[in-house]
Amino acid sequence: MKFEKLKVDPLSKARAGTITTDHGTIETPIFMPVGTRATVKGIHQKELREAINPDIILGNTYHLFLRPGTEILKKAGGLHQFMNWDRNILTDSGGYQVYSLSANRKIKEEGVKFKSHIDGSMHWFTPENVMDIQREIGADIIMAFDECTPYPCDYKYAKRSMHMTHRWLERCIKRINETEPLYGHQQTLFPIVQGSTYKDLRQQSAEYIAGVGAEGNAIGGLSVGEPDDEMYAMTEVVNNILPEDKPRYLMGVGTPINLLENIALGVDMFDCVMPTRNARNGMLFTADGFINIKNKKWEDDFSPIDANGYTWVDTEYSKAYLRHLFSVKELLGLQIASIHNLGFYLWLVREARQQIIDGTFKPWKEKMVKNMATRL
Ligand code: PRF
Repeated sequence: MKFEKLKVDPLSKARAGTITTDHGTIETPIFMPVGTRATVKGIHQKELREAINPDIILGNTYHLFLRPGTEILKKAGGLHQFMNWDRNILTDSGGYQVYSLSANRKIKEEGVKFKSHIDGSMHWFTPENVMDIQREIGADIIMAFDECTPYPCDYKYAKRSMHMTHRWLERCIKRINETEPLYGHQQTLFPIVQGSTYKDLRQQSAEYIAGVGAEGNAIGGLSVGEPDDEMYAMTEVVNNILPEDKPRYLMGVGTPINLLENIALGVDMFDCVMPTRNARNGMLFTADGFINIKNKKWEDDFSPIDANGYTWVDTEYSKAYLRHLFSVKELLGLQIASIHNLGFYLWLVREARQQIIDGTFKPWKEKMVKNMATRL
């Protein structure tokens, strides 16, 4: 994997760059649509490629391990083949899903014992088997196995957990170095900074992670309920330490405003279920603010969903039509809203990139942050 920093904004820490892997080039900053279960919910791969056009999507080890399971994925020739996606894929390690989804989990030095949220069966995740599973899934970028602490989290627990995440990282690296990719393309391991909302722990963790010398680094444990200002403060502390010449990935973030603020702090990669999940609840993001399409006020509004037209659905359909689809619970409504929101998120990061290249990012960001906080 190769990262090239093309331009840094003169008034912030925002950067425009490219990441190149065996599955092509990713222009950064990037938002990665979430395809947890080998599908970006409600969107055909063809539509994803042609309308939304991301260079990379995300998959989840936890879900893919439970279903369809690694035997099927191996038989298929890996996740790219299985889901017919020939661009980049990143898989999260399960270090977050195991805590947020499964019941009865037991966290030990060895790993995490957890109960499947699907059938109640018991499983173990260890740094070693999570690396093996991610080899079998075959993503281009794979994540270290970590513990994502909740918010709030007492200092003692956060510190102990951070050190365990660091020890787990050593085991991940050892396993990756002992094994080979299965499908002929390289896989790059990103370590994850933890440390909850404690500045000294974040510093310690970022120094530790920077010392590992990985090709890219991630920031975990944020966007778990803390106020936005605390999130930004932690990103800033960590980004002052993580190497500038390697991509930085802020996991599970966030709102359009969170994306812009963190881009300004030097983050290059994001993922979040928000654009697709909120779409399914009728919440649409636009450059002028957000709307709840289920609201009666759109009943006879025949204007396009979004006159800015990030994707073809925005100008093809009216707000009144989309509202109708939601009120009668038609599947097409969920699809249109998902395509719109992802189209908007990808437009937002592409526009941010262009503004960085043009040297106009900071004032543009300030204006966008104001606009996007409006309820329409
Ligand atoms: N760790 C992992 N995945 C994650 C997170 C984390 O801390 C988060 C936190 N927002 C989202 N996804 N492995």
